[in-house]
Amino acid sequence: MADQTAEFVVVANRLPVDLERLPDGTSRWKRSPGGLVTALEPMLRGREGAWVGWPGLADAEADPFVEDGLALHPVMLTAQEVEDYYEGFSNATLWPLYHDVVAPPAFHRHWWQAYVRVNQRFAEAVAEVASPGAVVWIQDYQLQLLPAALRALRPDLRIGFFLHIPFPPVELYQQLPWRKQVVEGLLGADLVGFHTPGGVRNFRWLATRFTEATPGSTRTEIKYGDRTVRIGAFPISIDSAHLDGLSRTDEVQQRAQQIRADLGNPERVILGVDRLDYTKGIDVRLRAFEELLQEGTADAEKTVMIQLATPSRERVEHYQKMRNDIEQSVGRINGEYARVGHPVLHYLHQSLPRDELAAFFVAADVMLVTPLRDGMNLVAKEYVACRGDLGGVLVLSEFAGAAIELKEAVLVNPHDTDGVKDALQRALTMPATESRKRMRSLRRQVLSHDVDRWARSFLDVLGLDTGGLPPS
Ligand code: GDG
Repeated sequence: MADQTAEFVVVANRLPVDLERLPDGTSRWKRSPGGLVTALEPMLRGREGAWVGWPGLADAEADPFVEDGLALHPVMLTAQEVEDYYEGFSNATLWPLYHDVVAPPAFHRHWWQAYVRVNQRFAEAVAEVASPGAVVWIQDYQLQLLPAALRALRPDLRIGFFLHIPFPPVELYQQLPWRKQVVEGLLGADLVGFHTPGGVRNFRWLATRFTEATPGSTRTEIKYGDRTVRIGAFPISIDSAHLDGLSRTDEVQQRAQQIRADLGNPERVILGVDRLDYTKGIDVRLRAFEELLQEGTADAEKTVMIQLATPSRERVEHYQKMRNDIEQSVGRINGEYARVGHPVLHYLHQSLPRDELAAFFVAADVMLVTPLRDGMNLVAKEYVACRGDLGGVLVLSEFAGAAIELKEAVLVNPHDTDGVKDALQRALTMPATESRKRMRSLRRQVLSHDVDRWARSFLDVLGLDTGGLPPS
């Protein structure tokens, strides 16, 4: 079937499977299930769908293949392209630029050239895979030139694009030397989706400022040449029902109790869960916790914090520096406030299995989510989905897209250390009547707006018949 074309094609930088090199030089496939594939798989399998992406291994070769009814089409990258297109332009230029320049973006022409070349390669791969008139859904910032490149090859396709990270305001975006080309790339789509209305506004303003585009008849349309490009906010979510069910299993409940027992059954457990990324504000929450301990507002005998930090982008320079800074803070805080056998701060630089993660969510009294800027932040929604007992308090940055929907969280400005301290203290001492009420309302939102609903709402506007929206 991999030789046939598909009527629905998902394109992302990564395939939902990884190609791994074995010690003997051969390679094998390994599944890497993420939220996106879980949401899209039923729709892909149901209509002979295909997924186009890089399998995560440089300087390798791989043929298309079919797994469980889903055609997988690898796009291969050289080690140099991984360095320039992926680690360079995607993660050291666009990532910091789109996250409010919380770290300085680097602009290098050879990175840009690799980005253009790789986007063109993706366009050629998709053009071969898509059947006449097919629907193509492109994901995220690594592939912003793809909509226009693909349209040039295949004007018959219906093309959607979704950006998983914030779209920045013009004052920041205009730093990009290739700003016009990137916006023109996105305007190749029929529908461009963002997490928030703010992203939609920024894009509409930029498109009309840096290209020939003009405002459409409504705020969700842009006129570009003889076409109308639709734009809109589609806040992504999680597989809420699955996580809710998983968190209620005996295994996860018992494991959560075990985690608390291993911590010495403290009165309060504070949790942070993030990819180790400088946008996530891990330093912000460590500082707030440290100052509360310093002032004696939090008691090291009764309160324990856990920070789970999944390894990420370890070859990019900013990430190496940030990791050193965070690990130094962890050492300093424990040096000052721990007792032998009783660290006050537990730090794991590891990726944990999904059910183990759910157990940590169940075990935590306070979930601290303090990004300086975040497209959505799924961890905040996952915590809520895991709290069927209505326990726990979510402290959430106003700068996460999730703050728009999760209004009953304790919202904080991560740039305001005193504000984060107050919010943490408030969460640690919140009466159960208030915290349960808040959690009930948060759960209503998260359980009724899941990732399936997100995908359907986008694809319905794009014109793929998904069988209608589920009732909310
Ligand atoms: C980008 C945008 C947007 C984390 N540690 C472990 C683990 N995780 C999982 C979490 C969650 C996912 O990784 C992280 O998602 P986030 O949304 O929090 O953040 P990004 O990775 O930055 O994602 C973001 C998202 O795209 C979707 O559009 O929300 O704003 O930046 O699902 O649970 N999973 C496992 N072990 C870990 O140790 N199994």
